[in-house]
Amino acid sequence: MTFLPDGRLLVTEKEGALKLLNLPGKQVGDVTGVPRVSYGGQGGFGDVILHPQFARNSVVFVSYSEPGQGEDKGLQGAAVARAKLTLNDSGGGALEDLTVIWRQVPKVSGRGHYGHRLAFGPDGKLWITSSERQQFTPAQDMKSNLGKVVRLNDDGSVPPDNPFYSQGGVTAQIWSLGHRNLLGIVFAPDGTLYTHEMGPRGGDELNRIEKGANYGYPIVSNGDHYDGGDIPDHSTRPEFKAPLVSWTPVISPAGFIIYTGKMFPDWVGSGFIGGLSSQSLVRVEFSGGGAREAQRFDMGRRIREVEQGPDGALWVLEDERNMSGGRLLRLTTP
Ligand SMILES: [Ca+2]
Ligand SMILES: [Ca+2]
Repeated sequence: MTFLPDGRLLVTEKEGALKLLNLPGKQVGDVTGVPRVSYGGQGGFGDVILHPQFARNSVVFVSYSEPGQGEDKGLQGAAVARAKLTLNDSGGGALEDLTVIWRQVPKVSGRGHYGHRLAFGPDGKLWITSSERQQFTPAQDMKSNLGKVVRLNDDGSVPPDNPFYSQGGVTAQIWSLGHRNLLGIVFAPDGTLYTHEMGPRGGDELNRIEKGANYGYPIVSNGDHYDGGDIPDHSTRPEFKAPLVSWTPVISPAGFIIYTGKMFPDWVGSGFIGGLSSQSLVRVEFSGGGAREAQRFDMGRRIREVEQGPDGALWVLEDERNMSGGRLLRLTTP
């Protein structure tokens, strides 16, 4: 989900719908013109964000699981499309001039670990988390953009100051590598980039992302394989960037903001991360180049996404797998 400048909220639904919520009126409108998504497993509609100049150009970006065609028939991969959002007078709108500007390479079978969370940086570039599709080794393969953090211009072209730009192809898109399943990306007010990712059995990570760095998956992880196979811990291979925070047992992180609002002054600068299996909202404090979990709120439901509202309230989205379907919750001071 993402807030529009007018305080309305765009929310993607996994099966392929884009909703426009008028929060004071509790009205829900439809945005038409969304791409066809490959729904199933972890795949479907993903993120929605605004262009930094949205107020002038009405441009939005959406991510989703794209069905393969031709020789890729039966395969899936994440895709990111750019479109113009037009709003109508009846509480809805449409995506127009939808253009796919990025795709995971290669498309693979299976329906897990797409990632495809989006953010714009203070550099005006589009940042994409591209998870490893449960294929493990592509995270270290520079001919694939799976298991990477990707940096692009707002039209999908590649900025010349990317670390592997001179190698061309999808390699040029790569900012950092060795990632697993990333469902959160955020820039701190000072411009530092943080992501989190789900570890395998144990070893969820919060990482500070540095240009050209290798975060080690699947060579190292503080977790281990689900089949019981050992993965050496980060401490054994210092050449790979180690996480700032490592969670075992896992929290299953999803959604990520750094709080800047007025409603909770004690939490300005804290990170807030939703928890799926942990059914929680986790608050993280950053200091001295490190980070630590400072607080965990038991939500009793799988939390998929976190945003800060215009008045500083915290908004969280529950997961579709909750018994009664997902709810949107507003968290405020008493
Ligand atoms: Ca969001
Ligand atoms: Ca391990």
